Amino acid sequence: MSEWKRYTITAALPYANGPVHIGHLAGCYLPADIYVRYLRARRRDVVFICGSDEHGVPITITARREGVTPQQVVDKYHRIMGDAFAEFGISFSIYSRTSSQTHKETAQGFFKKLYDEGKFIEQETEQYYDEEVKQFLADRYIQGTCPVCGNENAYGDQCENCGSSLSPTDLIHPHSMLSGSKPVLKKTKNWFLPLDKLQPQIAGYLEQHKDWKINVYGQCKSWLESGDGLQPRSMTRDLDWGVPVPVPGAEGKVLYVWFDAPIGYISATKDLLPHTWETYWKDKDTRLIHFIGKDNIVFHCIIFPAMLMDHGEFILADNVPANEFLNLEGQKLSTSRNWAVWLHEYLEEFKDKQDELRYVLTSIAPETKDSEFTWKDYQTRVNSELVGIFGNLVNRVLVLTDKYFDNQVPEARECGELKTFTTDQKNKITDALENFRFREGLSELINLARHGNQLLSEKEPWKTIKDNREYTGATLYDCLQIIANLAILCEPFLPFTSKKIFDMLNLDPASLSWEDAGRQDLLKPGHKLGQAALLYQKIEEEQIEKQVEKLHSQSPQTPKGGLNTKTMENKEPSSDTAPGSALKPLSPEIVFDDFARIDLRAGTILSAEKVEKADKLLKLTVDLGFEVRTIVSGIAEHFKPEDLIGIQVSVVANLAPRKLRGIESKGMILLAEDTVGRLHFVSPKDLTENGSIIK
Ligand code: B3M
Ligand code: ZN
Repeated sequence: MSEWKRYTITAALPYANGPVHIGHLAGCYLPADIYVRYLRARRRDVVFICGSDEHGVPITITARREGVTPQQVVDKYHRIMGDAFAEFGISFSIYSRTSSQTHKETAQGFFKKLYDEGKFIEQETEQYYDEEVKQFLADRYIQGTCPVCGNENAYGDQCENCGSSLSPTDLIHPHSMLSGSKPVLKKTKNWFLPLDKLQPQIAGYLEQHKDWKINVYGQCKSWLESGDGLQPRSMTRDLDWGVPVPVPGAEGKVLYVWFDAPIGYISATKDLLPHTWETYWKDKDTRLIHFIGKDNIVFHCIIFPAMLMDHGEFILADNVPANEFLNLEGQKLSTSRNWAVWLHEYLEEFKDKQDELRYVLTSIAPETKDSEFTWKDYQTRVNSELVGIFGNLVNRVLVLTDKYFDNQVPEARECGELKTFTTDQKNKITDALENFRFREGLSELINLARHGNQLLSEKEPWKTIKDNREYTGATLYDCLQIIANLAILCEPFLPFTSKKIFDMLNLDPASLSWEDAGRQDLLKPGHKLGQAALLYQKIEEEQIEKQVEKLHSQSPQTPKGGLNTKTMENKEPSSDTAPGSALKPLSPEIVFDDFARIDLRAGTILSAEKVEKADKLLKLTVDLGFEVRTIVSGIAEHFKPEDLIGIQVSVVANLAPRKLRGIESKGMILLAEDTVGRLHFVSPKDLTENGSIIK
């Protein structure tokens, strides 16, 4: 198949500033894990490297927002993220972190070597500086209007709306994220990697990899070919959080996070294999593959390779199978808006259903274009494919074998046709995995299970048992072999399922490898099977509804958890606002623009009624002057509907509509919650015209 002696597989180091959600899993960690598990099943020598990215502005911004130190942020999230990956079976060889000592030394050593060899350009440039907080404003500390698309919230390094990569000085109307003030330009010295000089080498490298995914190759090409091509890029920052720049005259400066983070792959490998790590990074027979999301392409395909070329001792990535983005219920996933399905929360509702999520996320993986997760689709796929096809086959065959053959594998019949079919499926799955087409591989896996079900329906062992025991036994023998093959072939995708099947078949997973798949004698006649158990359970309508509601109610379009001002969506008092608790601390500061986006209006409640089968919800009609709206609100336990008629309230009027219990709700009503948990309307003191602006 291939000449590679060993594999170094990396998955992007996630910033340790928030928990892991389904977008992370689908975009990067799941495909990487599937690929690595497949390589291991082929008994290849592979290290699977990941860890937390603990430096950079994303961390310091989170620390400011949460009112804690950057170290506290990374300590908290490093653990949460590591646990979530482990729970979902993401089988890293190591989950390291970039605040480790090994990393500091490795990153500094790398920088120092380039510095000593004169590879950097040392240059004074004018950078934005916030005079109020006396700090240079790197990357995401600065926001302004994107010169390309006009998005008013573009960052100093990138516009998330149009994807353009920017410099802070490109922004129109820049303002500091720290104080909101207009920054001034101030001179400072930094060290630049002359990417312009390296352009021919990078172009040559790309030319050798025309086989990369079109989205990846295309993005790199446009970087090289747009404008004047590659430009020198600063590898240091004026910041106080990160790896200190290890050269004279660099006090108060740290390595640029995109310089140190990819080196994190190397330092993690050192921690994993202190004596042999070099073969995984320096031997040309090692195949290096980076799994990432599309926003990281330029760093892994251009900047990191440029650093490695300049250094001279390292191999370069042979492939970078980057995925596009996953959306959720019609919107972009967003940590800040809490529009996400968090892994740790998923497990609270769907205990032991890791493979169900792995399955759905792999079948909709954004491999070639953005894709979409909806709870309805999750339910359909689990119920019709996992329960209806895969689980159904395994269950029926094991139950019938127990019933008719005392739970022992019956005698075989010669069946070349089935062997050919199974081998074909194995080859299709193998080919798909080799080429990073995980969706296709999974669908061929299900086709194999589907074939087993067809065999059962055609041969009807429950009928033939009456007068042809031998024939019945042969049918079940064939189906059992399919199941054993499924146990091997599903392992990369559905490791928990695979283990369960091996247990049910009373087989040792370690005794079989990928090469054994296709065989029709994985289970010998007379072999005693284990205990049958259901592989999957149906997902009920209510479970899905609950998730959709939760998603909408947790996504605050207004400041979340403020000074006990609750909105209609907060249906249940959370533990930290429980009756009897003291006033909550003030939320982190926002800039005026954050507030100005909320359109608050006065409105009068015209009618109120209970929502059927929902204890907490009231359906209100509210007169906003310019229109009468329906607003569904979670206050049924606090107010009697008849008491609400005629009350004037404050309404968040420009909130995107959403459905609660099938009713479209357009807007939210502001409430104050006191320390004993009572709710009070936040109303204009004197009756005012409906529709009046509240500011
Ligand atoms: N932490 C970006 C991200 O989390 C960055 C990846 C580093 S990979 C070396 O999206
Ligand atoms: Zn833009």
